[in-house]
Amino acid sequence: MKIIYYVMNPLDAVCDTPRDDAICVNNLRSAKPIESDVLTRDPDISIFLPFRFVVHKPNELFQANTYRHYLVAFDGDHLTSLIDEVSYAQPAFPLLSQYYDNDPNSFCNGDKRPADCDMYCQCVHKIDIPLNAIVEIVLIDEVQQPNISHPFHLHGYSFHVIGVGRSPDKTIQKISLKHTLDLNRRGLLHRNLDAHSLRDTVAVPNNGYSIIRFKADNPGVWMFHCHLLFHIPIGMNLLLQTGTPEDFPPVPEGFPKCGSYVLNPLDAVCNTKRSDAICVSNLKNARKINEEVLQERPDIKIFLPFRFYFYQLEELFRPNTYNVFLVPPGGDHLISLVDEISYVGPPAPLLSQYDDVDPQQFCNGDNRPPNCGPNCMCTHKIDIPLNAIVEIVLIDEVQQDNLSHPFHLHGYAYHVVGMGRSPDTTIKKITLKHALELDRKGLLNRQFKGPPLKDTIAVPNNGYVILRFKADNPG
Ligand SMILES: [Cu+2]
Repeated sequence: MKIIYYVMNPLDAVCDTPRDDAICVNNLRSAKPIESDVLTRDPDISIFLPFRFVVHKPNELFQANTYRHYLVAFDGDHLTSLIDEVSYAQPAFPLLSQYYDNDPNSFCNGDKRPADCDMYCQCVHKIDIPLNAIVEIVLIDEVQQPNISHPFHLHGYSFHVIGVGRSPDKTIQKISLKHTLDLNRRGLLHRNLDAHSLRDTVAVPNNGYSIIRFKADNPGVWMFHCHLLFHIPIGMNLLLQTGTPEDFPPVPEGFPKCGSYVLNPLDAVCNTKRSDAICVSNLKNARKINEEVLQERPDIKIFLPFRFYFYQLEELFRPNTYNVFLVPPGGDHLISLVDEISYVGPPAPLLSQYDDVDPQQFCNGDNRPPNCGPNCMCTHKIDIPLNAIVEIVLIDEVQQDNLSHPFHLHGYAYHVVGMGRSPDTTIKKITLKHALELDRKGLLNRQFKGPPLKDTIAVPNNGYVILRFKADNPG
């Protein structure tokens, strides 16, 4: 036996002639006999997959309400990746267990590119293959970065590498899909159908191609991706679906379900089941809930509207006044009122020196000091009997677009039992009065089927949230 040292997959990618310095993976032999007809007849399906990078101008990436994936290369370029002109996005629901929960329009591929897709064409790249088809895939490197050979890895199968190389046409500086199709038509794409070793990863030589073959006898949805890990989040992946969901292995009974949802959608439509979003009020508590908290009539019900008060400049900056206010980007001067009161800290700590505080210092919406102006400031305090079941309805009278005030409670976790906007679409702005009326008519959306426990809740702008807790923590 002769032992010779070879370079494996030489950088020049000359793989169609015997040589004594190097060997390409497509010339290795399989130790085992190849049983199927995968190499003895023409493939049923032939898929050409060019892949490349797109270099983005930063202003294409950083647009309002977009969250694009990209990588910053050493030279400072902002890159995403396309395979057959599509950048991969994850499906919204797992394909093996919840195939039909996915919107069929979310799937795409090079032959079925979404109509409005721009340079950053992101969708669930999926190619369907009939069960037991013989599949040939030609990968074409349109990235053409010297010394980078993208290693493509296929899940679910081992494949035969039957061709690796560059264009035999020396006048061609850069390989492309069009040129590769032309080579193939003229019989110039080199294939070697002798018994090949089985692989699950193949490096595509830069500015070249690799050809693989396999028999699609493993039903399912299989990832095919470049294994340079930083090319995965920028989209250098696709899915090969073998067979139909009916061919897939059955989903075990009681298998958990999941999906991609917007949490607390800006439209605050929380009282209907929807497939794009979920509101906190519709989450389910994993633990058993003390049903007492969810009784129909709570012991105490507190409606708390909150809004801003806008100062006129002449109201501020008077001698011997020290008003607290905020100047937002628009230049207004604001304070906030909860139930018409702007909170001030008590002069002494309430847990250790309660009796040092003048009782007149305390106030709330039902006990507003007389002559309290529009910027009524006092120590806003609501008293609750120990162990009472408390319901709080927070009402956003601020109504600033895209601003949902996140209310946080100390001392308790509470159940979020309701959330939304007025069902009366003639009402442009929600108010305390309107919320009370909705409640009286039973139109404030509440759900008592295992509402989740939270300590912070975003009140949708121009909407409301409803909380429940048992006041069993004195303080
Ligand atoms: Cu890559």
